[in-house]
Amino acid sequence: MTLRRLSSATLSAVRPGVVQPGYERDRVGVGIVHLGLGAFVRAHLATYTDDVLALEPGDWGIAGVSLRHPDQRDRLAPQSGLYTALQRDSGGISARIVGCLREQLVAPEDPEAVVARMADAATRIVSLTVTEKGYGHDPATGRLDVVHPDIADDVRNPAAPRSAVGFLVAALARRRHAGLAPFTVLCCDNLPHNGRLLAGLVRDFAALRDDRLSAWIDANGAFPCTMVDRIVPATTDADLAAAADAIGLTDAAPLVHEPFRQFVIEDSFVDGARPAWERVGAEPVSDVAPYEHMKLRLLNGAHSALAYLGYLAGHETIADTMADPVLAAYVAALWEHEIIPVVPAPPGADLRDYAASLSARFRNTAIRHRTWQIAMDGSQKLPQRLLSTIRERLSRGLPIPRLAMAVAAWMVYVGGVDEAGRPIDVRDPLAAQLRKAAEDNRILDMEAVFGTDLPRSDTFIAAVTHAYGLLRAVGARRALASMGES
Ligand code: CS2
Repeated sequence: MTLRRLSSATLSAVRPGVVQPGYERDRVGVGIVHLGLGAFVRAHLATYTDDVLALEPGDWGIAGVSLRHPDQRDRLAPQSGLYTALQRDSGGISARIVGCLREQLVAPEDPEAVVARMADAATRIVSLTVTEKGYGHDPATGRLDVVHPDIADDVRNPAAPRSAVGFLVAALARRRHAGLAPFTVLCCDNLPHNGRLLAGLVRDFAALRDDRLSAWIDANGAFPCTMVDRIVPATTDADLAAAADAIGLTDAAPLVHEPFRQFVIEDSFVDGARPAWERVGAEPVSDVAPYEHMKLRLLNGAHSALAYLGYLAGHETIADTMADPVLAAYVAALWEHEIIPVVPAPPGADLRDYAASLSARFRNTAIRHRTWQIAMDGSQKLPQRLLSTIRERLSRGLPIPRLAMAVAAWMVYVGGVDEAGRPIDVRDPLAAQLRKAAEDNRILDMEAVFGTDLPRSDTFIAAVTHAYGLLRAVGARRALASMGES
């Protein structure tokens, strides 16, 4: 029997037991424009928002914008924006249909439509998940990279932007002109002080256009910081089949996620306008920094370390890597001896418990999160995930053997050849420079990644050089096994 496809018209045919939008979709207007319509936001911000809409009415529908490719729109538009979120762990699988994605736009096809949507008075929030490399900033300094091709283009041609920052400034300028308040800019990427970082980029870009615009944004805008968390691997063909099986209809845009989710938000929104996310588990706080440090350094830091070392050791997924006792012992010691001692715990949190919960989440074999996927864009990820912890330890005169091992594994990885001599498909905006630097043995000089301080630290250079030598000589597993646990 051929299955029909998920859409508004077939929603009533979804299998019983599958959770459906608990509100009338047609009555929900768009209040959020989201830039970067990947799987993460659909499993995170959208599920929180869907849960709020089921509890109370509000015009908090999401218009999702793809900044590059039409694929997501092409999959979602025929489904009226509906899609399946499959939650998976050892306890099994459960499915829900998410309904709050009300529009899909593709920026390169019609940048004006995107600016108009963002500038519409009904839009109160513009949220973003455009990944670390999507901000056009220098990862080491956090400042706008004015020679970044998309940023430079948008400065020359502000009416038809390509970059996220270019869209934000174009739409904010239009709102100012129309006498409207700005929207709140809600950055949901894994960047340090993400709201503040993005505010700085928007300010710098706006100032290139008009100082009065940047002053208006400073005076009236809001860029709350967030800590967002849910493990959501890229969707595979097997996931499409699992979704069809679960809901009894075909779905071209399902996603798979773990049960856990966390959303910590600095509660400063323009006019206080936002969905009541706290009613469904989000945590509004006055200072996100300790939550962010905990998450970026313990979760993402360990993720990146496991991705490079696990990949080199021949493991396909994080769960496979955690099933290898040598790698599991390494990450446990990395948390215990090198990360936890220098990360302050958020109020009421215990970092050992947090690490234990991460260990369980990483071992979830129902989630196939590929080491190769997490290894992507390391030049943009290392500073906030690993190097900030390294800086903290060096400033206290503490040793960094395991952190150095993770950095060294990244160096081997971006060199482009694995331990068996096979090529590695390295995806990184700096891939070409990294490869060249690896050939010339000058990676540690790269200021875009390491800043100006680390290349001058003898302790750092010695630790990473030692780890690199060991990885090259004996491979990842034996190098880690030789480290011991204390
Ligand atoms: C991962 C993150 O791909 C990656 O780099 O470390 O996407 C991670 O799964 C999320 O931040 C979890 O919240």
